[in-house]
Amino acid sequence: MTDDVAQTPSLDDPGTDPKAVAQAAADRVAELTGVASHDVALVLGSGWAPAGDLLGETLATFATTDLPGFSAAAVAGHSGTIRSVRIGDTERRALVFGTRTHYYEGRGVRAVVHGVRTAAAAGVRTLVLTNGCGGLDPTWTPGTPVLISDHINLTGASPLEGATFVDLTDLYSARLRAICHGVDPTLAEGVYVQFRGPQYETPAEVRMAGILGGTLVGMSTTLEAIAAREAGLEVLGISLVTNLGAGIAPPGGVAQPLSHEEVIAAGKAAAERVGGMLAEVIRQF
Ligand code: 8IG
Repeated sequence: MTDDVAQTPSLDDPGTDPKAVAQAAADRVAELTGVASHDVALVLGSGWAPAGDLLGETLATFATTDLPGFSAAAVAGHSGTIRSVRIGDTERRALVFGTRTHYYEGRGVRAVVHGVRTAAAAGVRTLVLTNGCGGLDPTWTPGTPVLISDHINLTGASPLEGATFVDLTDLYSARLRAICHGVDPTLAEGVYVQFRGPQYETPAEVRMAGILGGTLVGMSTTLEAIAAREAGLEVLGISLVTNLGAGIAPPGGVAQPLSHEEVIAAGKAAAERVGGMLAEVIRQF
C-alpha cells in the first residue's frame, strides 16, 4: 500500500514535477498499447463520444486510473477510459481520452492538463480538444459544431509554472481549421470563453462574454490548450453548441433555462453527425 503511493507521486505535491508524472503515464500507455508512440490525441467532451469509434479500429482500451497521476471521472455522461485507435486504414494512432478533469472539480490545474502532458510525452504532435458548450449566436441551434478560433480564459488560472512565457498567437491552428472547412464548408468559428463553473453563467455573464468578444461559453479547453502549446503541440479546438447561453433567445422565441440533462440529450442527438465529420478531419491530418 505505502509502496504504491510512493510509486505514484501526487500531482498536488509542489515537489512533484508534473512532466515527470506525465512521462511515467506515457510509459505506461506504451506498455498497455504495445506501441512506443501515438500521433494524435483527442479529448472527447460532452456529446463527442462517437467520434472515437468512427475514427477507426480500437486496438486497446484502459481506464484513466490505470495511469500514474489520473483520478476518477466526476461527471455523469463522461466516461473514464482511454483508447488507442488506428486512424482509418493508416499506421497512425490516436490516443482518445473519453473524459477530462475539469477545473471546477478543484483538483488543481495540474490534474486538468495531465492528459495533455501525457499525450505530449507519448509522442503526440497534434491535439484535438472537443467540448460541449453554450452558444451566443442565436442561429446556432443545439447540435451545431463550431471551430474555436481563439479563447478568453476567465478562470484566473494557468497550467504554466514559474516564468514560462508562452506565445498564444495562433493557438488554435489555422492550418487544422482549414482542413475542417474543407470537410465541412458550413462550419462556423467562434471565440471560446472559459468560466470556472460548475454553475452555468447568469444572463449578465453571458452578455459580458459577448462584449469581450466571445461567442461560446464553457468550462474547459483553454487551460488544456495552453499546456498543449507549451508542449509544442498543434491544437484543433471544436465545440458542440448544445444549448444557447443563458438569457439568449432563439430566433423568434424566448430564452429557456439550462439543464444538464438537456445538454446531454442535445449532444447525443448530434453526436454521430459531428463525430463522423471530426473523424474525417483527423484522417486528413
Ligand atoms: I454543454 O451554457 C455546456 N457547457 N459555462 N455554459 C457553460 N458551460 C456549458 C454550457 C453553458 N453548456
